[in-house]
Amino acid sequence: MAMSTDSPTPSIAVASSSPTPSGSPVAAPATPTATATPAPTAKPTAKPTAKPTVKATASPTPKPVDIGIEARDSVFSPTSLTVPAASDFRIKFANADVANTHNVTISSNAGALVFNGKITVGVATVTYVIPALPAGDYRLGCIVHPAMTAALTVR
Ligand SMILES: [Cu+2]
Repeated sequence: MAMSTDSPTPSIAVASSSPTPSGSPVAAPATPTATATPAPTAKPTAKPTAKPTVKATASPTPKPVDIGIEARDSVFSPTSLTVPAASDFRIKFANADVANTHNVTISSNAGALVFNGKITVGVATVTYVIPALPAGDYRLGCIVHPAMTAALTVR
């Protein structure tokens, strides 16, 4: 009997598949050496110092105060007026008497005449501008009719 010895033995081909790179190694590009950038040291502290103080300038000159008074039937109306001290003021005087002449005077309580306004004839209106007066009590009057009076308070 002949023994067949041709049982095929599988040959395992081991494929070494580690590809080896071919070619010369490429020179790596020269990396520039980073130069040290100077780090800023102390930050400038810019603190505002003192705030500018707003200085108040000269106060504007006050407008003259306007008051009004009327003469009717030889009687002043109103009979009491008040103006601020140290301020020019204006009196708008209305003469309502057709046949009478009136004006406005200002006297101190002691009787000293400090203002004597223009006399109006008949129905008319006039505005008197009176310079500032010291504080005090004054009397308004009519130069034509001493009986016409009113009180003026300056304060
Ligand atoms: Cu009068």
